[in-house]
Parts: sequence; C-alpha cells; structure tokens
Amino acid sequence: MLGTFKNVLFILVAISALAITSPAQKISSDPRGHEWWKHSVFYEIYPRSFADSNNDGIGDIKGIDAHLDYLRDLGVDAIWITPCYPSPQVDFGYDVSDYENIDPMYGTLNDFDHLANDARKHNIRIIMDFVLNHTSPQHQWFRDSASSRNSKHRDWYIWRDGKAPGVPPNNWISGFGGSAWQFDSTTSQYYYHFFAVGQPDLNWRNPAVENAMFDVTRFWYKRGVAGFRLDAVDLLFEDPELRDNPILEGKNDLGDPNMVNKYNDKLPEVHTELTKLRMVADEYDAVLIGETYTANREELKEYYGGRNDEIQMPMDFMFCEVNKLSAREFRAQIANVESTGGWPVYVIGNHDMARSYNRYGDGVHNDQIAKVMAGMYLTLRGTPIMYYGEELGMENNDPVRKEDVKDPIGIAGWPGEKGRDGERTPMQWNDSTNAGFSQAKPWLPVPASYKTHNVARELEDPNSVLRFYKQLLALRHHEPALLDGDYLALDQDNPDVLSYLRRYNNDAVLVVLNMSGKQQKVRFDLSAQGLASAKPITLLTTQGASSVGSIDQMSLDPFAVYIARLSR
Ligand code: TEU
Ligand code: CA
Repeated sequence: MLGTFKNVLFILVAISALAITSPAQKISSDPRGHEWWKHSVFYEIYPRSFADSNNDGIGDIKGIDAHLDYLRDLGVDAIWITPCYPSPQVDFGYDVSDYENIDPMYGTLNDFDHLANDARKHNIRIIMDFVLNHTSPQHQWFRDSASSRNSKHRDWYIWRDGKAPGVPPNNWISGFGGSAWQFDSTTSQYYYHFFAVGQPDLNWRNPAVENAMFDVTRFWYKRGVAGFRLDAVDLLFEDPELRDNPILEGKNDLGDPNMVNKYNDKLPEVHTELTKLRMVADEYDAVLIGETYTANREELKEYYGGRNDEIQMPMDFMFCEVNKLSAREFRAQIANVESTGGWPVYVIGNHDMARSYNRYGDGVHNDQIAKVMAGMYLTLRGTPIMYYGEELGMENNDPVRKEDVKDPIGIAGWPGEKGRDGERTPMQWNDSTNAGFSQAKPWLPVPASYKTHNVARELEDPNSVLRFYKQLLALRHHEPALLDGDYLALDQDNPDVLSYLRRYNNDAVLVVLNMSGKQQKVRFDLSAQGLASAKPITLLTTQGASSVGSIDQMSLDPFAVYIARLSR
C-alpha cells in the first residue's frame, strides 16, 4: 500500500518536474491527434532580404518583427529564419562563428526574444537554421583547433597530413569549387571543408562535438524556438579512411571533375546521429526539418527513420527539382514521396535555387503558372514550406556583371554559374524606392518587376498571385479534407492536367490543375469512390466557376486551377 503511494507520489513529482523543465513545450497535437507541424504552413525568411528596420541596406530581426501581421494574415503558422548568428558572412551566415547569439547586423538576442514573444502572440512558431556540418574558422572552437596539434579542440574538426608535400589528403572536391582541403601552415596539416574554405567541417565522430551541438539546440529550444532546419545534413560524416571518391567523365559548372561523393555524402552514421538529435528535440516537442538532397525514395524514406525517430520533415527535393510544368512528372514525384509512408514536405523554391516563378514560368503566363504551382503544393497531403516572395510572384534578378556578384558560388563559377544572388533579392513590399524594403541601397538590387509585384499593390488586386495565395491558405486551414485527407491520384494518364482527390470521412476535395497552355477537357468517374453523384461546390478557381462544367464534363482554360468540395 505504502509502496503504491510512493509510486504515485514519484509519478506526480516526475510529472511536475517535466512541466517545470520544459517551459517551451506547447500542445503537441490537435484534437485529431496530429502533431502541430502537420497542420502548419511554413515560410522561409532570408533575414538579410526580408525587411530593413534601421536602413543600412540589410534586413534584420526587427524588420521581421514589424511584419508579423502580414505573415499571420497571409496564413503562415511557422517561420524558418535562415542563419542570423554572428558570422563573417563568407556564405551569408552559413559560416557561423557563435551559435548562441545574433549577429549585430541583424540585431541582438533581446531583439530575438521580442520577436519570439510577438510571434507567439501571432500564433507563429519560429524555426532556426542549424548549420551543423561546419562552422566559420572564426568560431572559437576552430581558432583553438587550428592553434596547435595538441589543442583541446584539435579533434573537433577534420585535420590530416597531405599525401605528399603540396598534395591534399584525397581527391574530394568542395561544393564551392576546388579541393575540399585547405592547408594551414600553423600546424602544417590540411583541414576539410565541404563548402567554402571559410566553412571547416566539424568532426561529428567526436562525442564532445556532439554534446556541444546538442546543447546549442537546447539553448534555442529554451528561448522558445519550435524546431530546426538542418543544413546540409547529408554531409555530417566522412569515411574514416578518407578514401578517394570515384571520378566521372566531364566537369561541373565550377570547372572541377565530376565525382560520386561516395565517401563523404549520406554515410550511414548520419542516421544514427539523427536519432540522437531527435531525442533532444523530443524533450521540447520540437520539429526537425531536413535539407535532404535525396536521389530516390529509399534515401528519402530513411530520413524519416525506421521507427519515425529521425527527421519529422525531410524536404523532398526530388519534387522540388522537377523543373518543368509537367503533370506526369509531378504525379510521379507525389506518388514517390507518398510511397515512403512518411509525411511529405513540399517545397518549390528556396535561397539556393532560381525562383519557382522563373523555373516554371514560360515568360508569358508566369502569374497564372505561379497560381498553378500554389494550387498544387498547398493542397497536397503534407506540409508546405513557402519561400518569401513566392506568394507575390517574385522573380529572379541575376547579376549581370561579375563585380556585382556576392555569392561565393557565383564568384567561383562566373559566367557559367551566376550563383544564388538572383533568388535572394529584397522582399517587395510596395512600389516605392527599393520596393519599400529599405531607404538605403539594398545589399542586392530589386528586379524592375517590383513595380507590379509587391504586397501593397497585390493586396488591392483581386486577381493577383498574393490574393490567390491568401484564399488558398485560408481554404487549407479550414477544409478538413485538405488538412487530414488522404491523397488519391485521378486521371493518371493525362499528360496535361494533374487531378487528385483529398478524402476525409464523408468529405472530399477535388483539385484539378491544367498544366498546359491549351484548353483541356477532362471527366471524372468517381463511382469507385462512392462519389458518382456528388455535387461539386466550387471552393476556388481561376476561371468562372460556371464555365468549368460538371465532373463528368469539365472544360479548363489554359493554366486553370479548379478546387471543389464534393459531398455525398
Ligand atoms: O546548402 C547545401 C547544399 O547542398 C547547397 O550548397 C547546394 O548544393 C547549392 O546551394 C546548390 O546551389 C546549404 C544552404 O542551404 C546553402 O545556402 C549553404 O551555402 C550551404 O548549405 C552551406 O552551408
Ligand atoms: Ca538593417
């Protein structure tokens, strides 16, 4: 009896201790049992380019804070802020010199706390970018590591002797061009950097690195951060023997030999590590989003973890990289991620690839095509991650002169590879100078199209891309079938029109997307779904609802989007 009482007491104490130690914890699931991130719309913010509060030409934390109303009204539930930590900015923040602070150019930790507090009031969660593969050489860990072969942090990075004088330890090539090894004369060894020379790789085989990095995540979770986007997570481990990679024919855009990154990309150890990082995340009900560049469904499936114990949200770049408006190819990629059994994560653009507006646009119907893309990735089963400005139809603005290039990839690859500046230009708020981003000259120039494609103007125009996004996001938040329904492909042989059902209990939403520039006729026989006599109630369409017709005889304008609820 006393024993039982003691047990109960112990459980009570344990529960209250849990409540005390995790103040950041929010309600983890909705009444239907879904984790919060399954019903959330994520939005990537490149802080240098979102809004400049102090008019120095560079966006900042206060700038984000000032636009939370806009994000809430748009229908955003979580923002992922790309790195805003102290950094020499060799790779615009992806070279971190202190994981537990904010770079003065972006503000202070205090500004961050304000943002976190205001975001909470707007029901917007914050996701930070975790650059876990590498640091800046200015990080105190690296400075100590480089200082002597016996330093405390020596083994926190990957140091090796060359094969011979002037010859690096192996043939590995950096993603930013040239050898992935940098000779350091202080200790006469090479250090490994998959990315720029200013981004030395951490040695994740060292438990001290692992612990320090896990503590970094706790630091932010305790500040109210709801999760992390894991940068370049494929690359955490290297072959202990550092074997040469197999060389392929030809050269890449940066002029280096093509190779298979057999010994430094997606090693099995990555998965063991992710289960540990996940355990820390679970202490705080946090979500992990992966920058996972997978080549096939097996690789993508692995990232969810054998017991769903790795990354909850691995981004599906196979979908993102379809790179043409093709119903067939999107249908195949949707089936591919659906077949993993995991919760899909759809992205159509980010700060590393040309804007979707240009990649999918035909140069004539770009606004219509932007709506088709939105009509797809915001109605599929899964979580979408938007890229800032996508909702406006922002376009790429590539540099035209080498001297204007900021991105190290563009500097190394000019003129064949112009780098990533074009997709990182300032957010277009209105049609005043610098698109309302800043009163000072912005760090990157806005494209001329800001005059028509900006928040203020598009809010006024009922046919704008922005207004379409707003309607679509509102639908997505309210239609149970769009939130929780399954995905059923329809009319699967159609090369021009992508159609599917999202079904939930007695509800179904039908999505029909004309991916061609021609009028299309489609018909659906939904008797197998028990919806043969269902009446479609139009929810959203880009053409007159009456001109569409009925489900057994539909007529679609070029690049039309048609979304309807079907009820039995
Ligand atoms: O990207 C990792 C990555 O694989 C990219 O470098 C990609 O190959 C390249 O951008 C193609 O254009 C992440 C970040 O998203 C990127 O911005 C950083 O430069 C990189 O890591 C290094 O931290
Ligand atoms: Ca600023």
